[in-house]
Amino acid sequence: MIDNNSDAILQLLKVEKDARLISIGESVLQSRRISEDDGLYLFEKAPLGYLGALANFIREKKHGNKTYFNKNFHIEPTNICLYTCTFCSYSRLIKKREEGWEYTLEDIMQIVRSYDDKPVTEVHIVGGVLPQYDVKFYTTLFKEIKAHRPELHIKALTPVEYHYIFKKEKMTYEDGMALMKESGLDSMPGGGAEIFAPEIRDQIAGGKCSGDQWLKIHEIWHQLGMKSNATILYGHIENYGHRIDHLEQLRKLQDQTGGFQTFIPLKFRNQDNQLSHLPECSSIEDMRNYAISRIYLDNFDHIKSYWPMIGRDMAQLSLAFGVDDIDGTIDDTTKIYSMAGSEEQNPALTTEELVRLIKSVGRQPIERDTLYQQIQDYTNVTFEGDHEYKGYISLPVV
Ligand code: V47
Ligand code: SF4
Repeated sequence: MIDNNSDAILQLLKVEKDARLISIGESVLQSRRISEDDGLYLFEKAPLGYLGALANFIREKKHGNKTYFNKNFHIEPTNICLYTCTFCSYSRLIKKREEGWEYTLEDIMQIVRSYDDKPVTEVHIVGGVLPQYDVKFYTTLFKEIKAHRPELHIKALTPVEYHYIFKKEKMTYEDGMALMKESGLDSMPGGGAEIFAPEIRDQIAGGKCSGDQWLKIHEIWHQLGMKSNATILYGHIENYGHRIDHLEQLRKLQDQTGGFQTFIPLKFRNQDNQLSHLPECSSIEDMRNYAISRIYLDNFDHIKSYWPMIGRDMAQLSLAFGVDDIDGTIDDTTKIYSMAGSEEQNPALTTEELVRLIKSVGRQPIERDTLYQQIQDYTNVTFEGDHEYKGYISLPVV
């Protein structure tokens, strides 16, 4: 394990010989918040090892070696969308409707029922935006899911869908979100955030809700006492200033509401979309981005790497760069990433595989529910044919 002693870490950081990096490091080690300028300086100047040491310090202070995962499944009601986000490989324009899918309420309930005998705790529902998926559709769906399986946590839709359906209904965000809560919505996933800065958002987000509207809907949801996640889509046409601005806006809102649970950096993937000409950023940049997110968002409890997108190896590596959660899923049905060129074309991991993946990098696997309540600690659970994990090295059991 990496030593969590701040003096030792400070000595390590001094290898850098950059006075500003040393001073930022001291702030972090003394739990002082860093400024936007400091954040930008980290993006521009900080080497990977420096960022890893600091981010891991925070991660271990908050969670020790605990690494969270959950058992969930995804439902994507449609991949046809009115919007035209340039990074999206998943949606089919309305004029190519025949190439996509449009599930009815009954189709979706059939998927929900197909998990009846599986130990999942969450259903994650998100997809394209189409007129038939309106307030009535979603409130009926949430109620039907709750009637069928009351303990299944519904994490569904983003401000992109909510803004659209409330506007169509001439309903305020306040009334709309209160109605969703009443209908059974338990939490909101972090999607649709992309990059808040209008000069970038206007170029990539295809006319969907603005950054301010995204933040407002989360704020209202938090004021109802509810939780949500946040994301950033990075590595396309934005610059480091835009990334820090995005983190700053989230940190500010979190100071006010405390309603965000986890931050999920999403790496732009370039297959089959209008931004395919852009190169994808390197794995080193991904790790730097996780680490800076961990350092900057001092008021977020969790940083998640989404393994179906970055692959299992990189998800393991991210656990040394501030990440404490690798999502989960025993039988993933999401297509958002496989269609965009992610590492995992058919992302599904059994609990055993997920547990081994975490243990083999010296961490402690904890199954959680959506609200981060512990369901099971797998540290001392062994599976047939298991290897014995000694720190970072896995040895065959003799
Ligand atoms: O908002 C779309 C992203 C998001 C691409 O809250 C792309 O637990 C990379 O938000 N390359 C939706 N990313 C997924 C999402 C999410 C995923 C896992 C867990 C949670 C959570 C939330 O996917 C979209 C967009 O930012 N996305 N296309 C692409 N080509
Ligand atoms: Fe539609 Fe979402 Fe794709 Fe944008 S990212 S085109 S809103 S499905």
